[in-house]
Amino acid sequence: MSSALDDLVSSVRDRAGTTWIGRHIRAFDTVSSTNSLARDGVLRGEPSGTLYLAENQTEGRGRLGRRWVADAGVNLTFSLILRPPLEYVGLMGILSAVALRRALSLFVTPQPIHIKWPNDLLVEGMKCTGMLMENVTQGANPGVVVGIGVNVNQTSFSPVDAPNATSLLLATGRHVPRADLLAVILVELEDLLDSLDELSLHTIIQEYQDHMYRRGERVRLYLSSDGRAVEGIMMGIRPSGALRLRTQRGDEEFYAGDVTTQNQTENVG
Ligand code: BT5
Repeated sequence: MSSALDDLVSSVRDRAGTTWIGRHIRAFDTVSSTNSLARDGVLRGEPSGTLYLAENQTEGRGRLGRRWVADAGVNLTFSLILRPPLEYVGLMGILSAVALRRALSLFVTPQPIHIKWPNDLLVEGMKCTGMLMENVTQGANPGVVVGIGVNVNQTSFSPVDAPNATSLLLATGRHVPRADLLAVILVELEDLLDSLDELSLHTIIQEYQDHMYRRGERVRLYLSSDGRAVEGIMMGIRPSGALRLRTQRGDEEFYAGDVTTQNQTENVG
């Protein structure tokens, strides 16, 4: 392990003060994808809260076979193993987006951070965080892998690999200490997960909607199932996490897709 990564891990351990998230940290200089490693960890029965962290991914994954491309050593790319009660499994994306937004907001001021459905975080309309949720249902002890990529101190992005990307450094003009940010992310996630019940779920959905990118505007949704485009007004989300869209046919809900506004021609992913 490089000394920079060693420092990062020990600072996170010192600072986070969480009870169970990030208590087990597996850190690597280079891996294929932290999500792939964490999936194997779920199958091996590793505990909820185990954190896989890498300085560099050679095959960082996005949704639907897309790629996550980030410079080594200046960003955060990590995956968490969670084992929530079955009824909350489908909500881990919504909950993680809200926790991450809270954490990033402490470092990104005064710009607001928006959540683009399902769980991208945007600053000034550009993507600074992507998340990949994967359910692992095989094996004796199922779990969810929450994969998170935060562009922290990267100074430029390839227009081919990441056409609508920004970093916290580019957005604020300030270098953001990665250990401080990761520690706060773990604390925010643990807080939300520890208090998760029907009442807090209502608050989480409300908070998600309050910061939802383009809520109330006309958007186009490309469905993951068949690539079909559906147009409508983005109303918010259902308690299940599904997107609520007011289309010509009335209020409909959708579970997987990519949203663009009608003046965007490309699918920003
Ligand atoms: C995502 O997918 O945004 C999920 C990204 C999850 C990455 C983390 S890193 C740790 C863990 N291990 C993994 O292997 N993955 C997770 P999606 O919504 O499909 O967006 C992918 C699209 O985002 C790509 O097609 C690009 O257009 C764009 N993109 C790629 N790299 C980016 C970056 N660094 N910043 C912003 N946009 C990027």
